[in-house]
Amino acid sequence: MQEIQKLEEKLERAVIVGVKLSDISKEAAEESLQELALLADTAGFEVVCRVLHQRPAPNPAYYIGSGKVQELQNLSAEMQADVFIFDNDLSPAQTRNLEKMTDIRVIDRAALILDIFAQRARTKEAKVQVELAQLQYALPRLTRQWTHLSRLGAGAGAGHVGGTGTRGPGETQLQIDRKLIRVRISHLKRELQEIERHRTVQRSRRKEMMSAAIVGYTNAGKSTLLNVLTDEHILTEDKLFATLDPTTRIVQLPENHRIFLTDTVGFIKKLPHHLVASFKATLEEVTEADLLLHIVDASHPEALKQIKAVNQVLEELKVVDKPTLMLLNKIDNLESYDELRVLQNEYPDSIAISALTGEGLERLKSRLVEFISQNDVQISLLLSHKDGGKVLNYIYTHGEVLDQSYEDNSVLVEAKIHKRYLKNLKRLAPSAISL
Ligand SMILES: Nc1nc2c(ncn2[C@@H]2O[C@H](COP(=O)(O)OP(=O)(O)OP(=O)(O)O)[C@@H](O)[C@H]2O)c(=O)[nH]1
Ligand SMILES: [Mg+2]
Repeated sequence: MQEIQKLEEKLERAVIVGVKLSDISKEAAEESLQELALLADTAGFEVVCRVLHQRPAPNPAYYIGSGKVQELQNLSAEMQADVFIFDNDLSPAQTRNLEKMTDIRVIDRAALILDIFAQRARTKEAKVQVELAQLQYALPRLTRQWTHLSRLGAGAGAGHVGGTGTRGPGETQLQIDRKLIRVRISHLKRELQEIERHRTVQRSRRKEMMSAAIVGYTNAGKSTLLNVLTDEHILTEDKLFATLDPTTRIVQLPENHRIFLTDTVGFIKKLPHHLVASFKATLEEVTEADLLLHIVDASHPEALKQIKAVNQVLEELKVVDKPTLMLLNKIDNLESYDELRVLQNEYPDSIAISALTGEGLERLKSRLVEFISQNDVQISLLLSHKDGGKVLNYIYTHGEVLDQSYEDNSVLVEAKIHKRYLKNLKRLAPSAISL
């Protein structure tokens, strides 16, 4: 019995494979492989060996050279490996050829990230998004021997594909599988559209107030920042992709200012495109925000490259021109201030913070207030007593009352408020006279 349990606990043994092509440095290839090892660990593999090959360009049939494939085959036997994980994207044909030659499962970085997302998806929305991305990834890779489908975490797709008794005349099982996957994909897309519609309604309710979205590389400290600014309790972990769903909360700022703040899914180098596409609804929080808070783990040796990777995704989302505040996080964890200085030179407007100890958060809050109040307007209103109460209430909630004086039948109010609230104010007090 104990032995059976031991067997069940045994992790799949993975050999991870990186390829240094002529257009990247050896260092960059090694760092990328290091991150792949972390991803493999997060996904629940035991990394038993790392291999880094050098090639001027990918081999069309195997990505690596055929001699190297032979070496990998020997290595997998020696290390008793269950799977090869490649750091680069593999075409469906390359994956097939490699699996045929090595006789063990071959996955690439994109599939690994999808696997992690599938394991971590908790809410309905995240599950639908991940299943859609997985099926789109799987469709061109489907073969008679295709085994990945059984690993589809989100489940329903896999259930549909297996054991169908609906084969029509002349159709192979493979054709049926493809058809069923396509049907499932369009079903999931409709579900996502519905979720998207719901989100748009929620967002339009939020139009009343300024909004900021926290973006950043995975594990940079996004959720920790939202928690500390709002007393929220989102799961934070020293693992990649702890957060898949956006959470929006109100941050109370000095001078009666408030802002909606959204925590989002983390970015990573070589993020699979399918994933970006199916997380569109989530990422729309980013495209709709008035301000982006780009948070960086300043204590990470790869901080600059992680910033670039995040900027690349922001470019894909067409939001690079949005006002962005760069936050250099984890300054309590720095080995030396030199690392921080390099980043500060590069980003002179950035704010150094520690979401953990709270250092720098007051500066962040006053910068947020600055951002919000740049569109404040000063107003003087002469209100009837009848309108006075509700208008004052509205200003107290959304702005700042600077002065008020009562006269016989009216009240004179001096206030500061964001210009986006002016329309509502006029609606509340149509008979007010603005001075
Ligand atoms: N030392 C230190 N650790 C921090 C700081 N901020 C966050 N962390 C730690 O970094 C890890 C990741 O933090 P999260 O807030 O989960 O990071 P995230 O960006 O939300 O990560 P994903 O949701 O996985 O993309 C956790 O172990 C946090 O405790 C900080 O200022 N200093
Ligand atoms: Mg998070």
